[in-house]
Amino acid sequence: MDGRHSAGSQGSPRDSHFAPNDWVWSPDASCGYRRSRVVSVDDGRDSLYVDDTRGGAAHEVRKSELRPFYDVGETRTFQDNTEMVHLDDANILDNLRKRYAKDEIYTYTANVLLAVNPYKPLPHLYTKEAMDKYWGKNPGTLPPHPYAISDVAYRQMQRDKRNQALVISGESGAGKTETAKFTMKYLTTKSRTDVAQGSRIQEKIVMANPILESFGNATTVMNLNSSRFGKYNEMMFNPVGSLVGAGIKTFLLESSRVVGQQKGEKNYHVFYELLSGMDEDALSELCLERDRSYKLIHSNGPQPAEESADARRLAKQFQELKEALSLFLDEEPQNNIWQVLGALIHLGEVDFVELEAEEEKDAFLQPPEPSPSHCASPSASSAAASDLTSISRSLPTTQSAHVEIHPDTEDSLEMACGLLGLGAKAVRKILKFKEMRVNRQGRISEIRCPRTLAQARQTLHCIIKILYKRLFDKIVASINHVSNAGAKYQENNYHNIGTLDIYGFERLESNSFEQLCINLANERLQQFFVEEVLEAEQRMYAEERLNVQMMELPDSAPVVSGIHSVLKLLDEHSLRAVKNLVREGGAKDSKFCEQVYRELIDTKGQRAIMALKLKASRTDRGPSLHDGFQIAHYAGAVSYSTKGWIDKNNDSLVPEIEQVLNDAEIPLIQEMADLSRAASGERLCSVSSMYLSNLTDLLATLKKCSVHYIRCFNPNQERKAGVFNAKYVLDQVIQCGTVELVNIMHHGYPHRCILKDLRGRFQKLLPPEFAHYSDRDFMHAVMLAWEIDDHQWTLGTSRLFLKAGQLRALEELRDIGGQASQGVIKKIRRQFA
Ligand code: AD9
Ligand code: MG
Repeated sequence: MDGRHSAGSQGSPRDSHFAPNDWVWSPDASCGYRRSRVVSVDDGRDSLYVDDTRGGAAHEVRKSELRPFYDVGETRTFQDNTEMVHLDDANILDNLRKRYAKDEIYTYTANVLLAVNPYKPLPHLYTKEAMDKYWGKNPGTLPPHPYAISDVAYRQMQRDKRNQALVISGESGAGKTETAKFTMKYLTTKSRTDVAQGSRIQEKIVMANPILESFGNATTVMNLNSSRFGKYNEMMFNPVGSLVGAGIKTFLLESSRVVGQQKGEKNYHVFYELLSGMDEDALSELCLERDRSYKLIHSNGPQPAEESADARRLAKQFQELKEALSLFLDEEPQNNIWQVLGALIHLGEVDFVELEAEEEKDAFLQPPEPSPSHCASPSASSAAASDLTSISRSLPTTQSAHVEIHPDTEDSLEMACGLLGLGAKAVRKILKFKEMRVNRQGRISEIRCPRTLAQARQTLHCIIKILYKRLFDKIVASINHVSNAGAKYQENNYHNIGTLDIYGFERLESNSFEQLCINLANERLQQFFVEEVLEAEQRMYAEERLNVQMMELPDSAPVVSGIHSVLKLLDEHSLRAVKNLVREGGAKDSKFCEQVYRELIDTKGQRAIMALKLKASRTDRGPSLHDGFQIAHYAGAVSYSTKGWIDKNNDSLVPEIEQVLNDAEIPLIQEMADLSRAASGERLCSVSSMYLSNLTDLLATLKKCSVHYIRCFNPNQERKAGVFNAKYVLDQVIQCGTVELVNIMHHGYPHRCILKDLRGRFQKLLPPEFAHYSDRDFMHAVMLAWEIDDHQWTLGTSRLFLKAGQLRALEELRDIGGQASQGVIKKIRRQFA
């Protein structure tokens, strides 16, 4: 195990004693844990010998690595992991496996719902009748289900007058988005409708999903419908619990996908839907051909003609997308969307040629033509001219310094500009030249410098990415505008239920800036979980003066602050790169990484920094090679390569491109730019600083909510129904903190109820003569009168704490309406006398 987990935190059976012939779970590289039998015990070495069910030779295992095996048979399972006698990773895994085999994909761990992706439809779980069954029921009385969690959130919102949040986590393909949709469908279907809103608001909430999925989801190697952005969906309710509005916040759309995808992956669904589903006339207005292979979207997969079954599905999805969009946008802005997408496809076709003419460098290195935006005074121009020598020195000399649009792709550029309502001349200019500011003796002037081939392509990609990202944001803003129309947020007796569906922890073969951002979100959510759930649990035991063993909890703070320091350095370097007078090429990433080494890794003795490790020692790689580092996340160590980070972080438009876009004729482009300016407040905002501020807002929102957790698990990487890869699931169970939760619940009590409330509910369980007892004595007497095993409950100062299942037992007793025996009652009376 790498990362910050020690074996002890997985539920080590410190108090377990093993003897020869005992059945145990022993660790196994292929299936996580294997059922084995103890052959002999070597107390001296704190280890023992086991043989496993495969009949191999006995092998030595450390005691701390074994887990007790509790035989309940292959078919008996537990709805709640905390009901098991042994609460550790091996037994949780086995319970999940057995339940999965019976299509019981949901399991509780106290209040946390665990969900294992079935990879097949299980329609009986999500019928209208199923929704009715869960409505208003105590969650312990029905099988675990996202409906039950949603219902609890709804009841708590109304009872406590407090916002609620459902945090859904898990790795890619684990089922987060599907689960989020179930919870939203349940709440929109079951909650009352505000008369003024009619049923339209329900429809809008549900219909926003296919739009977001078309524009924000794509096929990846992990998931055919992978969400490439995080989202927090809020549903607003008025004081009587009627749904009145909704809002969506999105996080970090993966924009690099628009211009290139890894092997086996695709671009965003909407491109394929448009090409398959748009009618011929509309397509020709966009100058697109249905069966042509476009670079942007077919760079990596089969040609469109090869996917005819797929094409029908995509065409249908396009019609559904248009219907859904009609709820939020009029025809003209919708057409603008198709125009932008068409333009992006054409821009993707544009390429460049290099002019092999070193001597031409000087010819192209010239002050720009005076224009209103440059405001270059004659003196500034001459200062600029005298600076050309120094700039020239910084230009690459071994390669050509001048590019032209490839003649074969001129048409594509013209078509794109036509669709966007931009002047092709202006766009051509910014693709070919960079305008740079020169500071000479305090005077700033601008010069124009030819781009290299790589820079021209990068600029083109930058334009495509930004346009797509802004289009996505604009669509989300339109959805919000329409869905919020009826909600009066300012009224503080309105409350909401939010659903967070955010990308899970990622450790790919090659990890970059996006993975660091994604993993930071997970690190902070995990920190939130530890603080708000686990630490709060332990604090409550202390406050209630219960004698419960305290555990050492994982601490994300050093890693979180380490990542923040890395991003701060990245911002400094990114800003320098934007302002920089000279171009550094790829070296700027190395320079940034070098500083990370210098300031964050080389500094000894600080915990936050200790979390960063060198990917390779300097002596191995040579001191000048700085291309990555490693971070020990809660879910394991991840190596990051810093190549391209500065450009990724500066994923906002350079001013001259912004200027050109400002002149676009179609209103959508203007609106997109306005929206972006409003978000960044005119400043040049780095991607990471925007992301950090979104993340901080999200956590502040969550802090004001009662949070409910759903942890999704991916049973296998092949997306196959019925296949439970135990080792793979075990890693996820450990990563998400379920084992710590179970441990705390094991030492503690998952159900805690205020004594006063309980007394009201269970009044009938004792005869009237107990009426004068204090709440605490009354409930104590109830537990004694009904002879509830005293390992199953304990009394705090204001609460009764119960092990899993006991609250349900009490409810059943009350429902039966039984009375405790007279003999027992007499005994209790004596005890309290
Ligand atoms: V990602 O981080 O966005 O790449 P998710 O969101 O965790 O991922 P998603 O919900 O998209 O995964 O689920 C992946 C696929 O699993 C779905 O497209 C379904 O085919 C399948 N799935 C997930 N949950 C269920 C379910 N409860 N019932 C049936 C399911 N199929
Ligand atoms: Mg998803």
